[in-house]
Amino acid sequence: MTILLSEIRTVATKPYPDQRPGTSGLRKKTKIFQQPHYLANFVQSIFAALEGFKGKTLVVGGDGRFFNREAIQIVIRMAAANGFGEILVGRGGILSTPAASAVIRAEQAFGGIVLSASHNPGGPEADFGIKYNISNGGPAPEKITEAIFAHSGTIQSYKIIEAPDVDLDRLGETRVGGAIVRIIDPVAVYLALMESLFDFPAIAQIFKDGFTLKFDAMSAVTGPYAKAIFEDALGAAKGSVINGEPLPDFGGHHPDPNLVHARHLLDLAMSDAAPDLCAASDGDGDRNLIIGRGQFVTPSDSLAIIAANAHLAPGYRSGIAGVARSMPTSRAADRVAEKLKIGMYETPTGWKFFGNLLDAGRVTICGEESAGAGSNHVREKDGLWAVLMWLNILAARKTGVKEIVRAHWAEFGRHYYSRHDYEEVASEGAEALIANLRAKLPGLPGQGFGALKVEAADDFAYTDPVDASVSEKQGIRVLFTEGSRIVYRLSGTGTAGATLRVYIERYEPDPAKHELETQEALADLIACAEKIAEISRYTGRDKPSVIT
Ligand code: G16
Repeated sequence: MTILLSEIRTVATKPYPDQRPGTSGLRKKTKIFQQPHYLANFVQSIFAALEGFKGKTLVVGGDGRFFNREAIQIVIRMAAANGFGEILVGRGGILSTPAASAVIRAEQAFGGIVLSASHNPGGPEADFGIKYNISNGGPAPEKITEAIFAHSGTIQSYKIIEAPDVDLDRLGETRVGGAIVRIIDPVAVYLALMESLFDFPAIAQIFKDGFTLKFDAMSAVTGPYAKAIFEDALGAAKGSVINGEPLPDFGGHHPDPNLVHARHLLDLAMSDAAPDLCAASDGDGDRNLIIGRGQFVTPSDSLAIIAANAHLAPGYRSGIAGVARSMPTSRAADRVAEKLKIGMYETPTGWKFFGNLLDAGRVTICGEESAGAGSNHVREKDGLWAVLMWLNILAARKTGVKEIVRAHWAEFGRHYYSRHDYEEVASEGAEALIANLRAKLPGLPGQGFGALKVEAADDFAYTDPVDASVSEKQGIRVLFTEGSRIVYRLSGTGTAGATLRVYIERYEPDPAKHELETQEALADLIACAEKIAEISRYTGRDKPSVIT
């Protein structure tokens, strides 16, 4: 074992006022994180919010973006100075978010720190982020994130060990102060977990029989995982994984697997050269994109289809206990839960809200409209898990994505669904828009907009059924008498200005009306969304910047 000579130092610092974690940890421009003591202040504030970790294990990893390695060295030295006994770090500083969750659980660690700004671009001019995960492997609940923020507002000093950098690229152990730093294979634990959940021999067989896959790792963290799983373990043709090397700037791309930033996959899937399945994951590996030959699957539909078919995978053979979705996610999964006679939970946006439900065994499968799906195998959403689940379903049902989606709509009805994002608008305007909507809420029920009539309107509040904690102001809902819905909320993950998200949904039970183009099917609701919220007046934009 290498022993690095070291000494604990207490460094004086001053609070930064902007360290309140958002939907998923603290996300800011990289330059903000590079300010003197900025990252160290936040890390010390995390430790201040925790109790009883002396001598325990901390898992550390990130998505490989610019500043990842430097940040990991700081976290290692501070964790050792603050009394952690063991620090597990993915080789090269790499751990996808779901893999970090899997390692925390497998190693029974006290918690973990994940360095990532998820699907946001990386680089000196782009974004960076950090979040803390608790011992169940999931994102810290609001009670902890608020305590972190409270400490960050009064911090006067932090503890760090003065020691040379740990070699992140060599598996093995190094002593730093009183802690052992163990560099681990970032893929091994995760791969073993996936093998325990899915029918690898059946999936390998469809690849042998000529099934074709194109998986875009978007030059982000999933490359090494995807190659090990799809190409090495399952026998997909070499080259099935593209952009498979994690790069600090993601090759200059926006590692968000949606129809804007992964447009090339949609084009491929709609072309004559379409493989059987096109898929992608994001910066830190927790999101997914699923497109079959000629068929994009919306994340909300994907959740519903996974819930209806999960029993085909060995890890879920005995059925699922319940399903949870974030409030803005379409209600397609609700129909499946109803049919299966299992629990259905509607939570605020943010994977952290699923943790209690999963821990309590109330739900097995969770998902969000923001390209997230996952299960009780970890406490994060999991991009590669979703792709494997689809592969397992395809292998078991011996049919194509398109056929599965159409059959699902025919059985349950179709939820036309779209999200319109107005990115990086002025915060004042966005906040005024929401304030105006809140003020309008009591007067909306009964109002008509063309053929649409408002049945109810509210500001979503959630009481956690497990610990009774209450989260208010989680999004404005406008429900129409014929079952359609518009939801408005401000994103909690942006790093510049504000992002208004408008979620639009219409339920269509009639299979004869399932072939409309989504924006067309929603046109009257889209116009109504503008009328109710006066989006162009408040944002200065006459159209969304991203439509998913
Ligand atoms: C994070 C959260 C998700 C959330 C998404 C979008 O995902 O973990 O739960 O749905 O952000 O949140 P918002 O609408 O507030 O921007 P990720 O993939 O960015 O970690």
